[in-house]
Amino acid sequence: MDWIDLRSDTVTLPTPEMRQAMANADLGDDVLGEDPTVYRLEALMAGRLGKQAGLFVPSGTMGNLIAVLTHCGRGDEVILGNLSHTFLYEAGGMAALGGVHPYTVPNQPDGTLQLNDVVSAIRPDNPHFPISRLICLENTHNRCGGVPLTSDYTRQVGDLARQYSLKLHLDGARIFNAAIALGISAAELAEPADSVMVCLSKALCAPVGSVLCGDDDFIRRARRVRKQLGGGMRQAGVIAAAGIVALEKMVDRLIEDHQRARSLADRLRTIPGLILETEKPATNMVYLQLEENAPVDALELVQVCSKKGIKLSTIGPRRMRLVVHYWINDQAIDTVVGVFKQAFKNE
Ligand code: TLP
Repeated sequence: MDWIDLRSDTVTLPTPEMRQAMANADLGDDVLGEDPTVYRLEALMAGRLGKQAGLFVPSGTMGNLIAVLTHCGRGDEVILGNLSHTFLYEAGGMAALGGVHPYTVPNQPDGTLQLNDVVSAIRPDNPHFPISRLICLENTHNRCGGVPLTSDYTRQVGDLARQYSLKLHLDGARIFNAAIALGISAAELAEPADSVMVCLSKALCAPVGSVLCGDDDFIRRARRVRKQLGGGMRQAGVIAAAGIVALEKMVDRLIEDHQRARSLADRLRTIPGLILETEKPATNMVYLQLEENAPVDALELVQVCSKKGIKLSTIGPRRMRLVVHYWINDQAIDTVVGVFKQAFKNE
């Protein structure tokens, strides 16, 4: 069965062009700095983000962790959103492996942190407290509906960070979705940040990998942390090759995913019993809730859909996230809407 998989854009398989590029990639030992394909990907990504250098890493989680461990030492503190991926879904890596203390402030529905909340979280110089060192933002913001943070907002946080001698890290797992949605360059969004992590293996369809970018000195130090974490990969050009295709060929088409997500949301909104969390999804995620008196709950809906070849995941008993990506076409959207209507006895 050809599954319609809406659980995440992490499920995307590489395109035929990526598989070809992987087969033909020039390779070398990247821990010795000799893989030309990895080198090219790192330089390309750094260029797209307006940073001096890049570091190819196995995952977004490792990229964020390397950033935190490069900016912070034991007993330092990171200020980040209570709904951020790094706080919720990265297994507490900063605390477990770095002795770094997370200080969460509430994410607003638009994915931002209020500036006064961030200022209140910055610790005075006093031996009772950890040392505030880093602020983290996430763009697009996954748990806040895939919303993009604007460059204006990011700049304000960057200014604040500098005012207090803190660093700013951007979890830009989906920064290209944000850039496309806002109609600006990823470099503009990344400019105020000292470091940015970007995923190739989400909506851009590469099978593996992320790139962490920053200035030369930051990346030199981050390379050592990557080695400490076991993330030095040898002939990694074989996967970096797919990342190059992802960067060169898959960014501009993200607008199609955003349009399909919007059309999916518009059509699901008409089904009684379903509540869309955002009026118009800005990128590729549709968050929805099932009313108390709906004929199915989220788990039952997963089961009904699974029998019809649709994979969904739940966030809670009545909450779901549907993610649109390259392998979801218009016909798949029609199928999903039809199956939802049946499940909700709407036809
Ligand atoms: N997000 C995954 C799950 O872990 C929730 C998903 O399906 O969306 N930052 C952000 C904003 C992310 O959404 C993710 C993955 C990561 C970092 C981590 O990337 P990986 O999975 O490569 O470690």
